[in-house]
Amino acid sequence: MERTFLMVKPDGVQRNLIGNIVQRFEAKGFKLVGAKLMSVSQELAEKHYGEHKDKPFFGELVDFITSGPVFAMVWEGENVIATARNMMGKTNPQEALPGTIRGDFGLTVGKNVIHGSDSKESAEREINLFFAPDELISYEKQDSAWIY
Ligand code: 3AN
Repeated sequence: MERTFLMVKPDGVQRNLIGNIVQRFEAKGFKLVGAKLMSVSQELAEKHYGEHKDKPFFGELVDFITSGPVFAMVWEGENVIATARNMMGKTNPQEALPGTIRGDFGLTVGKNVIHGSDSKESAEREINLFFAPDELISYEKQDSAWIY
C-alpha cells in the first residue's frame, strides 16, 4: 500500500482550507495515517525544497513556506501519490482545472495552497523529513472492503 506526503501551505491554513482539503481525501477513500499543524524551520524548508536550490524562486519558496503554520499529512491508499497529484491540479492554479484543489482555490504559482509528493522516492523522503515513525499510525478501517 502506497503512502504520500501532503501539506496545506501557509496560504491554505490562513484561508481556513484545512477542513475542505482533508475532507476531499477522506471522501475519496484514502486513509489518514498522520497529521499535524506545525511551523517549518528554515533548515527543514531548505531540505524539503532541495531540488529547487538553484532555481531563481528558491528564496521566495523558502520564505513562503516558513511564513506561517502548515498542516502536514500522510495519506495511504492504492496509487495515492499520483491520485493526490490529480486531485491537487497543476502547479499553476491558472491552468489547474475546476474541481481540483488548486483549480478551486489557488491564486498564483507561489501561493498554490497545497504540496504533494510527486514520486515514490520523494514521498518516502518527505515523510521521513516531516514525521517521526511513531507519529504515523497503522490501523484498519471498519469498512475496509469499500475504502482504504
Ligand atoms: P509542485 O508543487 O506542483 O510539485 P514543483 O515541484 O515544480 O511543483 O515546484 C515546487 C513549488 O515551487 C511549487 N508548489 C510552487 O509553489 C513553487 N514554484 C514552482 N515554479 C515556480 C515559479 N516559476 N515561481 C515561483 N514559485 C514556483
